Amino acid sequence: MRHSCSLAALLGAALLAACGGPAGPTAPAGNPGASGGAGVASLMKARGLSEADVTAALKTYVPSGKKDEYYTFASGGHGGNLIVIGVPSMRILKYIGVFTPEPWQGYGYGDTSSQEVLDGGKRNGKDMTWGDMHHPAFSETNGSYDGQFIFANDKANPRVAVVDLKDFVTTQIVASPLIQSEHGATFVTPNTDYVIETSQYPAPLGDTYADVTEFNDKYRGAMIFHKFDRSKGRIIPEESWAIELPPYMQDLADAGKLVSDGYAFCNSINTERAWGGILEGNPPLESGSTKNDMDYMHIINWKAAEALVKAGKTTTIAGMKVISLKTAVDENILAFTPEPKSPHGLDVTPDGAAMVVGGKLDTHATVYDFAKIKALMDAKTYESRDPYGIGIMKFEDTIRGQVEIGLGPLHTQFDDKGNAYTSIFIETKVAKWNWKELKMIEKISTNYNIGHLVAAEGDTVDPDGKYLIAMNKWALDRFLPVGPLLPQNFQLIDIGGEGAGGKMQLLYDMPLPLGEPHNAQMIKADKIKAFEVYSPVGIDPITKKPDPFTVEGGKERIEKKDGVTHVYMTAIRSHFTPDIVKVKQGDKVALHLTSLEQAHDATHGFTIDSYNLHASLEPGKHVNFEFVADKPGVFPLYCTEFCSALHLEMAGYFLVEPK
Ligand code: K7E
Ligand code: CUA
Repeated sequence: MRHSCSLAALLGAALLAACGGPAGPTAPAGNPGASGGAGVASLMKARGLSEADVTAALKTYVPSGKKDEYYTFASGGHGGNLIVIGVPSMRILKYIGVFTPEPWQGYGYGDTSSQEVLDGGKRNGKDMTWGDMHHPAFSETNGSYDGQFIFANDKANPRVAVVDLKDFVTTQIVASPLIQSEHGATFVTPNTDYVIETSQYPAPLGDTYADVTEFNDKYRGAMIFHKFDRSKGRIIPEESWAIELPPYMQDLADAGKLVSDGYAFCNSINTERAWGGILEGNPPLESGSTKNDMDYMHIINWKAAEALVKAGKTTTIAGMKVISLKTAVDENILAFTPEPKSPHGLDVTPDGAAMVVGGKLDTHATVYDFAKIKALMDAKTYESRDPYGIGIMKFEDTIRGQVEIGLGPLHTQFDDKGNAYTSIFIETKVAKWNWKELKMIEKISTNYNIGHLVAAEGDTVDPDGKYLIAMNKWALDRFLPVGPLLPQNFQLIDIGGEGAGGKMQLLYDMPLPLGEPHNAQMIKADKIKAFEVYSPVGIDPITKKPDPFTVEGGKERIEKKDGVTHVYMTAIRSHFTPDIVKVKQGDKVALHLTSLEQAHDATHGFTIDSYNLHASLEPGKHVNFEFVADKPGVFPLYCTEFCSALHLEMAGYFLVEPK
């Protein structure tokens, strides 16, 4: 009975009685806890649960009807979507179609608005039907999450997306032909003036050709500053610009904040400029790119760069204003400081005064001092220059110090008590250390091969602490076997200091079964103010405005105009009006469909069988389909959401008379 005795602290006074202790003044009359306590003890025994297990369960359990304290938005990796998760329950709340079509939401299944968004993400005129999403980033106001938007990147088919958190809908995808791959994206400046996207694998800028043997001269990287207009909720490509970078592999980036606002920082690897060529007798990229002891942190004075853009000191490549490498050097807006072997994560501390870098082949977290870097850059005190003339500071003069934290440090998050949490890939642990005192505190094992980690608001000017999620690449023995392709493993860790001895405690394992979800962001739930319904009826979710083709109840009709059959249709429990649509083979059809519902969660769906059309019709939503009735026949149309007792009867016919 010892277990249930200690557990009593968590379960409350009622349980004390179960251990024979005093019930205390707060014990309810009749003491129902007595049987509850014995029940918990026997449940623990029957299920083989330890006290730590039960503590973890109590910390994560969210009873039916109660809500989570945080949202986590995780990258859906190869799925190209976002996964919305409640914390601490780790319940999945939503998938958001971003770079790839999403059938449930009818995102990319025939309605013209969502298709237009996806079309923004075409590369070379080709549909990109997968993504390699890495880093979602919330919009910020003064360096804090404001709950309005989330951005995300696609490493493979370089694109950035804007998701509006009023309805969790992707409203824009921007694909710049300037670069051919990216990684240091998306990161926002403290007031979301810019969304940063940095190339990874160098290539000739602007989608042109040069042989790989011309790597040093013709291949380049770039950091793009996508201008974001908060009032429009859109990136404004005409006001976006970029800085040309040398052909190193730029890696993760972060924007400065508070004292370092106006600067951006970016890691690089492969400053050796290896480009592979194993059959050509070169070393493989992995060894060619790791010869040097140091790579370079890129320090970019983006406010000064922005002034250069405004002064017209740019060239235009693939429609984008670009500050050339030469201008960047001449104007001293770009400088380097060395970084330990194969740096990966770069994270600015909450006060903006330091940058933490983890070297994948190193054992340290290196803490750089922004004030020192700025002073050296302002005075142009460079120890040497790289082959492109970029000034390189003296490493020792730019750091506060290094902390030995373990083998293979990657990414760092922060809490509200001056602690940093760094993922240690090779050791497969999270290291907790104090970034002000440069002191190691403790480590916790993860299962297995941790990549990113996310703490509550852990990359803002005011982190919350409390929870951390380790995003592990391997799951091995954690879940039921599902063949050789295993899910990845999100592990929720209590960093609130309430575990035994104030230590981190592993709370929960959550399999993530649809891609390698690199990074996530965690936001306080009450910061997101989402619509309950679209109101008034007829809203286009992409513009958030009434659609010009909104159909009023009672004004449903079929009209032929300029060779197009316009069907003005409404949906309300439990019928579509009109429910019979007759056209001739080869007719162009424009189907305008408004949900007249205003009841919370009264969702319909719409399809015409075998035409590969699908829409989700949330209350008040409007969609437009445009298609050619090329296949003659009789096609049932019906509602695809079980919306009411007469859902199955919410149906009709689309009749295509043969020519
Ligand atoms: Cu470390 Cu793309 Cu952020 Cu993955 S990257 S882990
Ligand atoms: Cu409407 Cu089912």
